Amino acid sequence: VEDSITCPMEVEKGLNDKNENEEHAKESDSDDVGSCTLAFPSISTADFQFDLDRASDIIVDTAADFLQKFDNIRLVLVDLSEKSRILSLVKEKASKKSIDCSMFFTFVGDITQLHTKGGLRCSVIANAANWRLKPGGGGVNAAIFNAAGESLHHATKKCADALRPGTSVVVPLPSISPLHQREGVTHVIHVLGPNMNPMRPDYLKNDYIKGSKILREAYNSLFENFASIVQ
Ligand code: AR6
Repeated sequence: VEDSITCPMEVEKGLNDKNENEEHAKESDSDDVGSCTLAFPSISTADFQFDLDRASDIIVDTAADFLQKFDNIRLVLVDLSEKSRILSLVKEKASKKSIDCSMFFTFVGDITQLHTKGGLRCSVIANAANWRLKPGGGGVNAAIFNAAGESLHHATKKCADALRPGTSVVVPLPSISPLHQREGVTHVIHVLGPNMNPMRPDYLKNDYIKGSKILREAYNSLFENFASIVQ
């Protein structure tokens, strides 16, 4: 982005996440930017055990490439804890690349309660899904299916039966879903990332050449699907 700006204050002072959260929440309420905001978790880095350093490079690269193609779009990487290592890595690498921090930033919170608990409006959220697109399991998949209720399950079935690693699918969230009503989420994008956990399907046996390619494809697919919703 030609006119990209960094946020030197944040970098220098190392503002804590709470304050950063509040700043972004304010911006989000004053402008009606929620409708072009995607909140996404770090795909594959918890249950699927993908290396955090490699994942953070891929997140920052794919987000930067994507933001060069679009204006008026925001990408928000979310994780539950202030101590999240993936959030710190991404924050550090994004500031080194001088990515505009009003268009891409990290946020601490539960992705299913961003508006009500965090004051951040995001109409589209991503899910780190499993290949069958099944509710439950653990992590963010369980949280999103629980918060969205049965209607997400039905809506998902109408869109796809399964996902290949590196791909994603957009599911419009019915207005009866509590996640739609309470949080203003209109779409969930399920994403399947590469798996480095021997106990899960499509185990890549630490092949990071394949794994990194798949993670890149997963984020590109997620961002392109997001663009197709908001453009
Ligand atoms: N809000 C925000 N971020 C969250 C939340 C939440 N409620 N819950 C977890 N995270 P994971 P994966 C973060 O394990 O590695 C599932 O069982 C978490 O801290 O959910 O892609 C599926 O069914 C981490 O940074 O996804 C698959 O089988 C990120 O979300 C498998 O896990 C992703 O962690 C997918 O594994």
